Amino acid sequence: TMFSFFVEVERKFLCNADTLKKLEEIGAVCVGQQQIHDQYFDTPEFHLTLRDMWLRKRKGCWELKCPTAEAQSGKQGEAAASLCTRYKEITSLPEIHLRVKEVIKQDRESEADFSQEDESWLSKLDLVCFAEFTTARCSFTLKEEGVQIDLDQADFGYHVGEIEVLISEGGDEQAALEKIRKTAEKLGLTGDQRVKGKMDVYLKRNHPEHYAKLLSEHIL
Ligand code: V4E
Repeated sequence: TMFSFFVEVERKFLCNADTLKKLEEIGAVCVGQQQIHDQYFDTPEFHLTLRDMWLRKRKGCWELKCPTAEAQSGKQGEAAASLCTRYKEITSLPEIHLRVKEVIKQDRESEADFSQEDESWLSKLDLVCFAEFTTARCSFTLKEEGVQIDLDQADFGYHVGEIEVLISEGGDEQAALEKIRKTAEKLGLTGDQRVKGKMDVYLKRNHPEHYAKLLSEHIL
């Protein structure tokens, strides 16, 4: 592709009353708090999410999270690594258009003019908002490790933490996994089961049929 992007490697964890204290103890520095309003889009048939592609509008910008080549080929490695997810984060709108069109492959795509600034591409591709929520996020960094830790509180009542490392395309994924593993250890995270993300909880409540399908396809 002619565009470059980042890969976000992350591990989710359950927050509890001790999480903040623990973050302080390990030297994590709060780098900001924000309200994040997300709107997720897909076709009514869920073409994108059934391919593990997550198109969203956040702070007025479009973002597409999609699987990396390794994730698609099912490569996983050791158990600790399987607690982590890795997704490409695409923020270039032309690149997002290309990838979304490629997946949806609709006949009418040839008629569409995607160079427009307006949002007619959404209706041309029949994309509708299927999830919308706001998250209160506190972000922390572990400077020496290049790790960011986010504590998220979604407005529908779900609390979740994330340890994340951004690498550039083709960057050192093993090093990222190692940083996440070390951070998890410092935080005393012992559980070895995957923690649900905000979207899991949201879809389970609001789109139970689609949620069940994503589970059965091993996307969630
Ligand atoms: C990739 C993905 C979804 C899109 C939302 O991603 P997530 O990291 O959960 O949200 P958020 O708000 O923390 O985004 P950030 O600010 O970090 O970019 S929804 C479901 N997925 C797939 C997925 C998965 N299969 N397993 C886990 C643990 N997470 C996400």
